[in-house]
Amino acid sequence: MSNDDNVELTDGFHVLKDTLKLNGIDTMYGVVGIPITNLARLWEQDGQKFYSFRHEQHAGYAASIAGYIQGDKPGVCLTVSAPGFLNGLTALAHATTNCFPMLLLSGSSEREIVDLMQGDYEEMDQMNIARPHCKASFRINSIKDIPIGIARAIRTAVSGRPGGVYVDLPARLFGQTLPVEEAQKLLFKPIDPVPAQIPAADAIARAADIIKNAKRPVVMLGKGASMAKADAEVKQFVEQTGIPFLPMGMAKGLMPDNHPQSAAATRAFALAQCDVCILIGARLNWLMQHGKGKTWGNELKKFVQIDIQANEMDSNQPIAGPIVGDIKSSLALLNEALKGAPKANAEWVGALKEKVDTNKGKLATKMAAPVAPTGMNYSNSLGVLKEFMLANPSVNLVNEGANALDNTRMIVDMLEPRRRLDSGTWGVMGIGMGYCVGAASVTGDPVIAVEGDSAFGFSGMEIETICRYNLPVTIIVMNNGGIYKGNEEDPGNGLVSCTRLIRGRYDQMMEAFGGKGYLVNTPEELKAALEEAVASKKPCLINAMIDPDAGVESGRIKSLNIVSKVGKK
Ligand code: OXT
Ligand code: ADP
Ligand code: MG
Repeated sequence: MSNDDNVELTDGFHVLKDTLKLNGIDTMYGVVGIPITNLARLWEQDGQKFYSFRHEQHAGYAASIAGYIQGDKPGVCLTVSAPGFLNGLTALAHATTNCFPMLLLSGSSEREIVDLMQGDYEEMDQMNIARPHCKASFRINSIKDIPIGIARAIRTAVSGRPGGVYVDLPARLFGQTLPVEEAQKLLFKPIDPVPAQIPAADAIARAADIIKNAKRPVVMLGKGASMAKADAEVKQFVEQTGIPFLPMGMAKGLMPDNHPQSAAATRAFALAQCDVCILIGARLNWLMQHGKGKTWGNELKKFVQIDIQANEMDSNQPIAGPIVGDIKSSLALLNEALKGAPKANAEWVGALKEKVDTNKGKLATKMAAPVAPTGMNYSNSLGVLKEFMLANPSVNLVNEGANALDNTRMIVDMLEPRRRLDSGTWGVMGIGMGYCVGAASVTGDPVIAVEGDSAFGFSGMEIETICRYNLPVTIIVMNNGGIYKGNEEDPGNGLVSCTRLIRGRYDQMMEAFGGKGYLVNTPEELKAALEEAVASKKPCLINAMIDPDAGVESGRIKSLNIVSKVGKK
């Protein structure tokens, strides 16, 4: 294309594509339609990857988990305007809540019509609606601002505490033109978008002092530490100090679960009895009972906390040793400061070890229990996966549900960092198939998804996406026919109980799209199916029939479930 003076022109589509590429973005997840179809086409024709989903929420979840696994580069989701944007917004809010770097790019309608509310096609003030749900919300109105707008979005998403960023792309932007030469001069890549953030020396000295004087210390590893890719520094800190460690769900594998210092199997005892807890990339939020109450032995512990976000300190409890900085730099300095310090108190380490061994023994007994005539339960089925993951540690494990989530977290050991991808900070259902696509596309490694049957339903249609791209994903549906349990009696109003689901043939759904389906009733059948499915490197779904009576209401977070006492004696 050229203008009347024969000057070669480019347009918004091309400048946006070139800017994203220059910034190292090679993959987008989304759903096409007006006005972004031709952007996605151009992207594909240029040799970049576009994973086209059935619903934007799942494309957004794929982008969010891609951001988590990459750490220094956001995952990118592309949607159409209004409804497509809103579908993607849930995932953007999820990324922000979980501190994952992600961009949501959405086409939008004409500003002058939207602003006067004159009823444009898919009219919505998207930029302002997105703003409370992400770190920043931008609109790019001029082709000349595309490089700077994208640079701002990327830097915001990945620097400091990572999170979601929204970028509004009015349809007209794509058609704007500029001489090629001028456009090329505008293109740039931000320098050092994830700068090291070095903590103050006195903060390190203060924390080191608390750690040296601790009698019963524990380390709590969170998914911020996994995302920070400070694997070597974390290992050195844990092994040099000899302090027992506990991982949050997605931090499992940052230190291998079979490491002798793992206290995961005695979480309750460790938290209640410790005197110092060192939080590394983990917040004292609901998942940690806000650092108070029975879980923490009803007393204020001394907390050392490493976090990049200054106001995370004292969010729930006073922090005695705050270290504000990035985890890699902070731990490098802390490791130096603790060189030569005595190892953690042997009596405390021994007490935890004893509890760990006892609890592991108890769990092993439950896992070895014979299968009842009514079907497998969570313990005797998931032992198969435990063995499989030990032998295949480079498989990604996606996990959601209630009992399906809690039991998998408890039973299945992880040996590598950033392999366990779960419901996260919101305890959300629906991340399943999006995470499978995101993890498979970023890592190139196989994915196993352990899904409650309810959880699977939130994103189940995306098995078509998984089959279309022929991804190495094996889904295990833990089919107990319900939310938590599948045996609740009907309420007597002519309808089925609100917790019940059809204990259906999910395996046949997979077959409908050309994948392989398995129906299994015993651990032996599960083992055979799992081995064949993952080895095939093709889309597979194992419908694991679980006793409808297995599981407990709300899983491990029963205490959060409000129960009416009215009318009860
Ligand atoms: O020390 P103690 O004695 O306490 O024991 C602990 C460990 O020491 C021990 N342990 C071990 N023992 C032996 N050996 C080993 N190796 C070992 N490892 C550990 O085991 C226990 C437990 O360990 P853990 O997990 O470390 O400790 P604990 O105390 O559980 O930790 C606390 C938490 C809070 C950190 C942890 O429990 C946690 O991470 N929980 C996450 C909970 C969560 O997020 N749940 C999901 C949400 S539930 C609900 O909201 C659901 N909904 C509603 C809904 C949602 N969520 N989203 C949307 C969009 N719409 C609606 C729905 C619809 S769940 C749900 C569907 C459910 O039905 P499904 O069919 O999908 O699933 P099923 O239940 O399977 O039917
Ligand atoms: P979990 O759910 O595993 O407990 P959270 O999501 O609650 O983890 O906490 C993660 C924390 O990690 C957040 O407070 C976030 O600010 C912090 N964080 C993320 N990346 C880094 C980093 N590179 N350095 C320091 N802190 C980080
Ligand atoms: Mg269920």
